[in-house]
Amino acid sequence: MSAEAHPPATLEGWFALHQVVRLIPGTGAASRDVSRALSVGVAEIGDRAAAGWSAVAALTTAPGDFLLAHFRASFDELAAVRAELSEAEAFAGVEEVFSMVSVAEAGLYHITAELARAAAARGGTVGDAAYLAELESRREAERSSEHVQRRLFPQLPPDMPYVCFYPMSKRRDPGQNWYELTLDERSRLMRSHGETGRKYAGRIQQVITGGIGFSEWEWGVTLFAKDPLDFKKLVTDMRFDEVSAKYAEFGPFFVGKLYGLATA
Ligand code: 76R
Repeated sequence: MSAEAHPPATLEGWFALHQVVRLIPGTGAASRDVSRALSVGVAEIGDRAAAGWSAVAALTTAPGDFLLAHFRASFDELAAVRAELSEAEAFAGVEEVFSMVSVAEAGLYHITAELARAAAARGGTVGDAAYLAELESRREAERSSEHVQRRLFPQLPPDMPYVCFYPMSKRRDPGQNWYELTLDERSRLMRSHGETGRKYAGRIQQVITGGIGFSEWEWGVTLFAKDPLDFKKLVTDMRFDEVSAKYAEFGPFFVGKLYGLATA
């Protein structure tokens, strides 16, 4: 791994499971009954979580009828949630058409890039003892900040009932490969991304979950809004923001409205 292109340090929080399910055609399951059963079943599961929450949204377009999102403290708890739900009566009339496991993540681009520059300036290297000691203390400071806590342990915003979920990856084409950029360059691009996003403060809440190693997609993007039109506006602005314009690859979009929620 070259010193230039090393990954950013990350902090991780709750694990996430996103499930898109649809009514099984021909089973005669009335959508109203299934949605009631699903919200009750998911609420019960959410209520039993020691930490985290589960929520259900009614999706507005095919191929799914419902989006289920579960946040839990451990990978094992998510597996248990999925297993339990698949057996539950609430699931009798539905089948999963998409699912993704990921973990709430904060990428420390700025700090990692700064420490790499400091290591080079003192004639050291990324990953040497001085680098690791400084990284550890910076990570701890970040982890305890309220801002990062909100990213790692995201809460459902009570006044934002609309939800938009999509998986995405960063491009790895010859000559246009995110993973070959220097960390300084990725840090610069992510700063600009954050500035674009912050124009939507108070209107959109984003939850970024990392899927590398868990999923064919690298990130899950879960957006909550008061007004669904803000999804279109923000995602359009992001398309023109340099990092998305050059490096973003998108999966399917799932959009709808939350109607059942359970927090622990
Ligand atoms: O300042 C900060 O702490 C947060 C800055 C920030 C990071 C690090 C941020 C801000 N995002 C970050 C990371 Mn985001 N985000 C997306 C999408 O549709 C698209 O083009 C992309 C999908 C949207 C709409 C969005 C919105 N963000 C990430 C990452 C991880 C990348 C990595 O680590 O390499 C992805 C994949 C991603 C994608 N982003 C914001 C927003 C919004 C609204 C903000 C500002 C609000 C906030 O600070 O929470």
